[in-house]
Amino acid sequence: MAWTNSVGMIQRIHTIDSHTAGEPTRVIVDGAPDLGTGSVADQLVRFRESFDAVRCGVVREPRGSDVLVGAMLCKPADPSCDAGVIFFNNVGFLGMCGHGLIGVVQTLKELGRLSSDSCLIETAAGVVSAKLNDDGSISVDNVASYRIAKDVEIQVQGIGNVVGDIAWGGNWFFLVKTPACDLHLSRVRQLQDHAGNIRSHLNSSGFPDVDHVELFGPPTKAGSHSQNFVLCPGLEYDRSPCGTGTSAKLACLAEDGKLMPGERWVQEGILGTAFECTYRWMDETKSRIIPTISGTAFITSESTLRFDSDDPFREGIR
Ligand code: PYC
Repeated sequence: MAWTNSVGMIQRIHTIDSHTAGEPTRVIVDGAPDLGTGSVADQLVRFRESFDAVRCGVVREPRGSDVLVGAMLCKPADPSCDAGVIFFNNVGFLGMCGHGLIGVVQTLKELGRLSSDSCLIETAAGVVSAKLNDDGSISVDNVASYRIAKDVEIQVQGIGNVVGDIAWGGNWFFLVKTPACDLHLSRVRQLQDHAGNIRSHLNSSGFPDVDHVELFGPPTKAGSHSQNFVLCPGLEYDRSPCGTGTSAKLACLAEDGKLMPGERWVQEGILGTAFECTYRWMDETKSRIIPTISGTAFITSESTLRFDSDDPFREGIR
């Protein structure tokens, strides 16, 4: 369906919402604008240029919230793929999204659109594979992940000396090593401010593409290896341990020789929910890893969003 501005018109978009380890995903399953053909990366550019109002209307208030990650199903260019997906949020688009991919696969399963217990999905950051496990969890083999800078030191006003690594896990992350932070749900506002200050400083000092900041603390549960707090691009924080952030973490651990291929890593998020992970080297150069991230998603709603051309907030509250 085309997205029109005709007066007196109501357009409808059908969505399925889920959460993965607490972090919500809203999948557009019907009524989305036609983005034409080409790779998912090309379709994302068309989405951004011509239909940004749809992104805003679907995920922003009053139909959504700043926490929501949107996912639009689209045609994959790669013929081996079962589906294509474009991820977006309240401020823009995401190359890949780990918790979101788990939510998308759970949604495709619910819709009966998977022909077996494994599938290939084309994202703007590359093709990822997913597998439905017997216990209801879903494992995602993410895009190749790697670190580009180790022990980057910056002076942040109000914090002081901050040291961290910069790594790609499908999105760009600054993984803070020091100073240590007290990660507790009761402190999320302070953590958002703290991570936000770090990001602002990084962005203005030569790293404009780093839009996620990841803080770490000791695990709170037996069997976990670490807890994180992830600031997302739009100032909201990830309720899950963040699939792409955990992939970036695994890339750092692998390069430092602190985690071996096939060795299990359990990453807790700020809610205490966890992703179980392993990795393999992408090739013999051992410069990039393929992370496997496992988590569970639950469907929370099936809805028809209505966009009335007379509604002043048809395109969300900006
Ligand atoms: O799970 O990769 C992720 C993610 C990115 C932003 C929110 N969640």
